[in-house]
Amino acid sequence: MRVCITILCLAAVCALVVGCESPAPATQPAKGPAVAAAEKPAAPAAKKLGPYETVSNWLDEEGFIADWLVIGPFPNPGDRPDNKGFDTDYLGGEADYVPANGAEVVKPDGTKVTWAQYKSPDPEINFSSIEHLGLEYGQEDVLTYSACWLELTEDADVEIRVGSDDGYKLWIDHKLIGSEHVYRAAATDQEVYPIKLSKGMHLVMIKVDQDWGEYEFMMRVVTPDGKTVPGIKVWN
Ligand SMILES: [Ca+2]
Ligand SMILES: [Ca+2]
Repeated sequence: MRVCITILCLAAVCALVVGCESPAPATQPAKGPAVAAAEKPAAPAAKKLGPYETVSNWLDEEGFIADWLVIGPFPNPGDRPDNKGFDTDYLGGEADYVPANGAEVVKPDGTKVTWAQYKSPDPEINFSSIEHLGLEYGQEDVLTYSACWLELTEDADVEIRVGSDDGYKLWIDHKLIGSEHVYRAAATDQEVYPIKLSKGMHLVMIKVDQDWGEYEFMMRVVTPDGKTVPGIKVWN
């Protein structure tokens, strides 16, 4: 009888342990490689923000992303054509990084900056308008990261279209798909990246650098003929 009770108890414990192994929490919209995730400090209990609609601009161009998590400023010393921040990894592994609202990053000078949400009133994301960055208009030699998740209701061929001032690196689902170390004024659709996105969540992260003058970017996600992707939502 005692043996039976012991076995029953063991079975109950096993059931509890198995039962506790639930899937990834719903607050984790995208997942990096397991190793990278384990090395990251636990993100604050960030509530997933969204869903948000993409927006149109005054020319009826569709699909601009206006809701972003943004962090910075980081240093971008030097002058065109070789500001040094562009190839400096300030996230301890840019490609593997998983941003979170409220998560902190320590800068090289030991001070901290925090990921925080910004809702742009315009398709352009003008960094000098983002209060938590604390940038002056025209501030020189700085750099920021911006991120969001795109949720698709079904598999789709889309185009990620980017305009930037100045240059940028772009990662989709931890893969570098664009790197433009340029100095220019931003315009709509300066680069177009055709990409197949599956149903579900996809992490978008862009690092935009600044030498001087205006400092902004715009990004839209559209069908190959430039229309809104049906059912697409933005999360932070
Ligand atoms: Ca400079
Ligand atoms: Ca500039």
